[in-house]
Amino acid sequence: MTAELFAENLPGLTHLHGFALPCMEALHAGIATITAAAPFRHMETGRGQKISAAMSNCGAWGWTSSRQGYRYTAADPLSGAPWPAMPPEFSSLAISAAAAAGFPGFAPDACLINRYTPGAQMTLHQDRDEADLTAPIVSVSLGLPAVFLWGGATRQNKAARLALAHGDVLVWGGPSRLNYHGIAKLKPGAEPERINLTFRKAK
Ligand code: MD3
Ligand code: FE
Repeated sequence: MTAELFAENLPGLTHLHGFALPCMEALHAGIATITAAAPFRHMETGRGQKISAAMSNCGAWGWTSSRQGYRYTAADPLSGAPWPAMPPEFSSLAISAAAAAGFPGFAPDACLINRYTPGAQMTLHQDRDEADLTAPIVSVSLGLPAVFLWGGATRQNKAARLALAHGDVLVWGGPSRLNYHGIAKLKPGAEPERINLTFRKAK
């Protein structure tokens, strides 16, 4: 793994530019295998709205949303089968990115795969369905560029904007683990879509 081309640090956030570029072949192959078994789908929120990003998961636990709310499940509700295993290249990338950001010993047991086509977005929210909030979150971006919205500790804070490119990795932990964050409406570009891998310790 080559070192990041450039990294900047905001409180609790490390942006590793291009960190995942050496892993792209394995990432694309893994995503194809996983989504053949557990296809991308548009989940519903508790209020019955479709989430504009399509989602799948790999690893022991998968994040799901339905009218019943948010939860981690061991099985894909569409098939009843366990979520596909997390490919070793996925976990080693997440573990090395976490270590580079000062979180040695990260043990991800969940990888949410988000697919955004132009027009899709993720409104400001917190990730708080995980048992251990001392573990960081590692996020890997592929494909179309996106604007990451970083809202701070309350919904009221004006969101900072951070450009995310193909191959970038974000590591988020410590004081800002519960910060509001989101993705601005995706613009069309040279690729058909953006894929994001979000690695978490769910349990
Ligand atoms: C900051 N996904 O799936 S990843 C999500 O690009 C999610 O698909 C976005 O937010 C995406 O929940 C953003 C970056 C990220 C992930 C988790 C965080 C940033 C975070 C948790 C806490 C704070
Ligand atoms: Fe999130």
